[in-house]
Amino acid sequence: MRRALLVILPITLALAACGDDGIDGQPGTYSVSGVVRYEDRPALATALLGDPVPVPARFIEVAVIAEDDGATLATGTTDAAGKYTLTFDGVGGEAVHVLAIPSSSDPARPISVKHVDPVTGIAKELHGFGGETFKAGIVTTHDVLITAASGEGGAFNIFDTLVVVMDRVPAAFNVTNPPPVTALWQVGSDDGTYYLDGDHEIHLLGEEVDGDEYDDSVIAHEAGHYIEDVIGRTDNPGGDHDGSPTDPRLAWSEGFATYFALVITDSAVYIDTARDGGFTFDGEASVTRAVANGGIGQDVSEDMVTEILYDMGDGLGDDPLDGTHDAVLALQPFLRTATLRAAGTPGMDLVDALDGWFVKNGLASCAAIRTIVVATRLFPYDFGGAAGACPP
Ligand SMILES: [Ca+2]
Ligand SMILES: [Ca+2]
Ligand SMILES: [Ca+2]
Ligand SMILES: [Ca+2]
Repeated sequence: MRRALLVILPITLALAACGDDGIDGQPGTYSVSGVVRYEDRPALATALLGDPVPVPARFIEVAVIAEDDGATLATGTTDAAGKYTLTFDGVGGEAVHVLAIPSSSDPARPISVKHVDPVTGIAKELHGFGGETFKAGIVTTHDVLITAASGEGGAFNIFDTLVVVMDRVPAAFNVTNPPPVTALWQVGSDDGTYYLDGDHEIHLLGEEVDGDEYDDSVIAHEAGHYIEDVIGRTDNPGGDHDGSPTDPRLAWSEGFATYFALVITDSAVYIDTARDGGFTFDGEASVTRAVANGGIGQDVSEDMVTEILYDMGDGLGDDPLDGTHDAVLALQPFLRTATLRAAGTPGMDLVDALDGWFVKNGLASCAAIRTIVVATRLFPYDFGGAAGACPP
């Protein structure tokens, strides 16, 4: 349709517009390349956000858009360095811009970041950021910076954190091409931060007093719930949770999700920033205890679950298990189809994860797990799973 428009351009107009490089007004095949970056805001140990830092917008979609009629002239993706090259049929010198979209149709990274229509509250549209206008064919190198101030930087940070998640999936879970995940966020969104089972939707706060769009820990925590949903196992009954002892199934799910966030952010410290100071939790330095004579079905803290998983996955240091995080994460697909024992709390909880650990890995780590779980945190795990009794 756009080509038909070009054909009827008066020749005199094309001649009159001749200018730079002799291509002004000339239909032709042109290209533009450059780097797309977005302004990230680091979550500081103080639970405040740091100043904006430009980083590559990796693996996003980009398009060349004609300014006069909004036609899409070319589409493509950025690479790991945020670089793109787009080739398009257009008119030399016509006004165009590059549109950056936090979405990927790569089956290995099926991510889209959307916003809710502010009028209807229902429609879910992709975020997008339009770069500055330039002249097609005359400008051949064009970079785009998605600023934090534009209100779109956060959408690209959410996308980028989910790229880290997706790129971990094959090694951690032996899964390729997981189901698409959608993140819903926009400046001002106030319906909470949570994951919607079944819809594969991550909802994130965008309030001025507490946004989560730059809180990589929080984004990765919600992605942990996505992993449980589509790859692993959860019987999380939902509800409020704050680290105090709670339903073991809730504690398992939230504790795993926080552990997953520590792995994805490559940091033992979980940070949820807020304008006036947020929340941090150190999964390695903290020690949260259960009740030694409370039984294996007792209410437990999600923090204790996170700490145990972290000690199982990290190297030697403050615990005797020289582990790998991928070995701990691999429990999720294993547990998805495992038969859980009826003892303790029915449904997926820490006891079932430990049972699965020994079935999957053998009993060599019995003594180390005893130290991490029973001696350090007083949780009275009974080593009563299907793998059989541990050596005394
Ligand atoms: Ca936050
Ligand atoms: Ca360890
Ligand atoms: Ca440790
Ligand atoms: Ca159970």
